[in-house]
Amino acid sequence: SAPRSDPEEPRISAYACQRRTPLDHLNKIFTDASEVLAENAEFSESEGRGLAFRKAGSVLRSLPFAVSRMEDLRGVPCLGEHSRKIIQEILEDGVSGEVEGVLRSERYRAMKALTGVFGVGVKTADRWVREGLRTPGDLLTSGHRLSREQEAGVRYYEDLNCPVTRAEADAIGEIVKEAVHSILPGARVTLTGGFRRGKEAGHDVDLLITHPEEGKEEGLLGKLTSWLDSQGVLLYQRVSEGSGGRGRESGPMDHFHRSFSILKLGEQPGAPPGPPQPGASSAGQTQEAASPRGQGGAQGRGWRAVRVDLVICPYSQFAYALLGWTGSQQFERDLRRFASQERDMSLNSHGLYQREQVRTPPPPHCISESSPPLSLSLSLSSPPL
Ligand code: TTP
Ligand code: MN
Ligand code: MN
Ligand code: MN
Repeated sequence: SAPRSDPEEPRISAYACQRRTPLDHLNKIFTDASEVLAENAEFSESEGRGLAFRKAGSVLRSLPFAVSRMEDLRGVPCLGEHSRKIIQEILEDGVSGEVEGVLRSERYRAMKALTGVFGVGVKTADRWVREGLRTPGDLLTSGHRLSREQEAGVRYYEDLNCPVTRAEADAIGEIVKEAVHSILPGARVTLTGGFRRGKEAGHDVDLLITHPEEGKEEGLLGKLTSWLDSQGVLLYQRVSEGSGGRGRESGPMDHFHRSFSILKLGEQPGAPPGPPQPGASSAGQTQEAASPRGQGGAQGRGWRAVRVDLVICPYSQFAYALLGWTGSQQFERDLRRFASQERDMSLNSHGLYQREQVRTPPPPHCISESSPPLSLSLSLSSPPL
């Protein structure tokens, strides 16, 4: 193979947003390993170590050649000592002993299973593992008090851990489009997240909703989810009110009106999910259960549960929202880091700002609606993700 250390060859950027990264890449054996090590670090709340393995995975995904010897990695950024050691192990032995050990460990397996429940984060899962729980099934028998979100997570565990296909994502998009258009003609619904990047499968469906007439989108989320609920499609939702993108926006988290929801997708993609069932009017109280023990699942039931993120944004922020919600996580993280470190600017899903300076003037309606003009001198500097 050709030498990679040619000084003529352009250097690989340390920013993911400056690297061309194909969906299908040539170093899956290594990125699978770094994914496991990243997860395992995150499970012990070692964010720094987790991030290092995520960055390593990201740069390996962008390489236009399959790594076959350590010299191939000369000049490749974002690979720390630990990552290089793992790669070397895999090159020599076909597998990494450390990764194999993690995959076998009871703690990793239990954390993986429990954080796989919608609504369960690392802290909660860690507490449960220390109490001896291992699987979502254990949660039911142990009599632990679950949040409404976790209850839905356990009920639909099988479905939510079964990848969403592109066809299913499109079908969900159609259901939401139909609902949105019946409420607010002219509104636009855009599929974002992994599917917008061309992925064939994902863990959820991300939909960004706006209307070309600024302000028309206000109040849409509540009407939309009520409509979906009345059709028997809304199995669960948690609404994040945000400020609708109208308040003070800083930091990496966005402030759009948003619903983390679970929708019911009927048998044939695109087919109506059927009439609302009697007594099934409020989300989260659905009668049918997808058991976490295995006999559940979509097969034979005629429908499946799908995680859906519904995000409403004002048209003036649509470009930034679309950019921010397309991902990947690593691309977004580095795009913000690039803005901050290389351009002294601040980027989030609402806009691009000069740092330490007056905020770019918002559209006129914002001034009358939000806080006094004082907020315009708000410093928008924030640490990168
Ligand atoms: P995800 O849906 O978590 O990820 P994904 O669509 O890339 O992959 P998957 O197939 O597993 O669903 O997030 C999509 C993008 O949305 C992510 O790149 C960043 C953005 N995002 C936010 O802006 N705010 C948030 O709170 C979250 C969770 C994501
Ligand atoms: Mn997604
Ligand atoms: Mn994901
Ligand atoms: Mn999502």
